[in-house]
Amino acid sequence: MRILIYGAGMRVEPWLADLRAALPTADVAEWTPGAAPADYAIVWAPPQQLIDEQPGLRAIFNLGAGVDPVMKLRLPAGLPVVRMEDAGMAVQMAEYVCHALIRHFRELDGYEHDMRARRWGVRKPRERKDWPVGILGLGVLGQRVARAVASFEFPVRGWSRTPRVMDGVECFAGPDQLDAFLAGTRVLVCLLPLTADTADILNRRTLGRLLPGAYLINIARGAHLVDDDLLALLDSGHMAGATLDVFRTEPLPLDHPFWGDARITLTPHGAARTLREASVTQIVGKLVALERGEPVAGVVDPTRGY
Ligand code: NDP
Ligand code: OXD
Repeated sequence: MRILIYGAGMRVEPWLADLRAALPTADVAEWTPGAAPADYAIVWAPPQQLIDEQPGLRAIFNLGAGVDPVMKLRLPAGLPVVRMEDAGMAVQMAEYVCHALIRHFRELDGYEHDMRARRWGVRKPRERKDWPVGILGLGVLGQRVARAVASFEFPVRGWSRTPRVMDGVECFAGPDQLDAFLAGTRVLVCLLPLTADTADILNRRTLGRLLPGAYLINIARGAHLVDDDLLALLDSGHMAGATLDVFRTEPLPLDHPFWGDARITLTPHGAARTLREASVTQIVGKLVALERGEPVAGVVDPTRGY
């Protein structure tokens, strides 16, 4: 069995070493143009050339939960694309969202500012009932985040494509229920995959439906957000702030207005890192199952795009 690995912007050597250790009888190599034919490819943001040069692939494993960089390529019909499911990312997302939420809700930036100015004074307590948290996307990561947020006793609601039932989470589904979901949300968390249906979903109309003083946490993809619409809603006072981990262009261009905007907290697409050990274990388990002809979870449905 021959396996190729390619990761845009990644150092592949440690991945090669771990995969070779886990699959000692396999021929595991880094993909470079003209590489010999392989059975499987393990990739992050591969070029079209890799797909075109490897017509014998039996499956592609995506080194991340979001498959948009693969699904935008021309793929042979029927080629399974297998995405990463959790593999240590869900708890990181839960940490990230709870941190951003609590930092804003408890006015911790304000306290930090006060303390630096040697100003002593507590602020009025806020009521959680006034801060319902809505999560766009109740998949592997969204559900973990919903549980974490609920443990801090915030009202939690979630929106998915197909109807879901989750203890302690008010669930909404489909385009028809999006407005009702938004109208009762103050802190909006985006954990959707990027597809034709979800691109630009965070825009003036949708964000404008949130409760006044809304706060956005986007940890999914930059192309979910219409940047100028967020800035306009911050300027109008309808939105109080945002924490953004993902951007239309990454790294965020140095002249982008998000830089230096005190209302926006930025992080460099690191809300949940792909962890090598857990990822290799998951990929190898699925690869061995596929070789045995067994079904595996996390295979992308090309009609849905995720
Ligand atoms: P899942 O596929 O498990 O979950 C996706 C969720 O989105 C599902 O609940 C799905 O609905 C819902 N959804 C998809 N399309 C629609 C739609 N058109 N309308 C309503 N709901 C929709 O994905 P994960 O939870 O594993 O990952 C989510 C995303 O997080 C990734 O795609 C990636 O973009 C991002 N991510 C970002 C990282 C970062 O560091 N910033 C790291 C890892 C992931 P249903 O339940 O009905 O299928
Ligand atoms: C992912 C990511 O999709 O890192 O896993 O963004």
